[in-house]
Amino acid sequence: MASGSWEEFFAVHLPPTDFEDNRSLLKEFCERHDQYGNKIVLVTSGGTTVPLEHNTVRFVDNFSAGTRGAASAEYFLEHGYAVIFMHRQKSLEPFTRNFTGQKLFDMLDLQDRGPNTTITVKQDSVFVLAPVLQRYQAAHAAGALLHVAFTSVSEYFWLLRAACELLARTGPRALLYLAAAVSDFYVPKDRVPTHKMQSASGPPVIQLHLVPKMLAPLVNLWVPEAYVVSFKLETDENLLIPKARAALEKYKHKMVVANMLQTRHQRVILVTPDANQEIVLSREEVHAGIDIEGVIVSDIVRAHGAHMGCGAPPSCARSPR
Ligand code: 9Z3
Repeated sequence: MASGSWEEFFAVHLPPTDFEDNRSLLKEFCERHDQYGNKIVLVTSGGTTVPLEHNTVRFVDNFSAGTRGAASAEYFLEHGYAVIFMHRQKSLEPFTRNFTGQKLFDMLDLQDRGPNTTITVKQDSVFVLAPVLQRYQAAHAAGALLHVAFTSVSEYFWLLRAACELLARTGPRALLYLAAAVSDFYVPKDRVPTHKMQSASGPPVIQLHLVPKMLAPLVNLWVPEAYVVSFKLETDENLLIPKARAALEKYKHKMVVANMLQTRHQRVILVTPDANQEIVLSREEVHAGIDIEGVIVSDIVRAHGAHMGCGAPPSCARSPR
């Protein structure tokens, strides 16, 4: 089924209920950092859902946990960026991503003394927790990290457009790092039933439609001066570079980070008009817990610095946050 236009998509799909609240937060954040001439990065992270009912019980989802986006947000903060972390509700977040599941509880000791009970961090865990907690507290004290959350693909697009339009004023200091796994398919609003589908009605036939490509208006209209990095995910290696290069030629943005589902946390290729630059972590680096995002972000920060006409970021910012 052919995709409609992006204008049609926004005309048909109403903004999410918390849209104005999020828009105000984004506006305040962008204006505050613009005052100081800070660089601002929009990091999108996690997967979008495709609701199958308006009162949503079931939805189509994808694999993304938000590992890439959450880790990258931390590295952008280290490079002095103000970070808008636009993420799937309940996906991984910067800093806390390091202590998921039972990891945090395993670091704690409980001294049960009735009303004087205390909880302490185990001595051998202090060295693990303290540096992360320090960076978390520094980012929040500086007001350098804003979280906004989406769930469905239409919530994602509403937030994306709002963030881009507000970042237009940031000019070339804005960087877009579009790492979210956004569904290519959806069920248009008028084809989605209001209530939970009933098994008594027999097996449902669900036809997915193509989502309009938002990268075109994003690059040309919403945030034309920004340094835009998109991501391309494939499972067939033969398609990876040709499709990344085709996207770059079609949308004329600055870079595509190409990655394979199976190896995405050890290997990526930064595809720009002039080159393919492969980044690979060695087995030792993976075992040592090195994040590939640290390398990706350093390279992108350097390229963004050149785009701004300043060879040595992050000293481009005129004032500390
Ligand atoms: C990516 O390719 C990201 O690197 C991953 C990160 C989603 C693979 P995780 O969240 O995974 O760390 O588990 N993101 C973009 C994927 C995508 O949907 N790209 C579209 C495409 O390939 C175009 S924007 O067609």
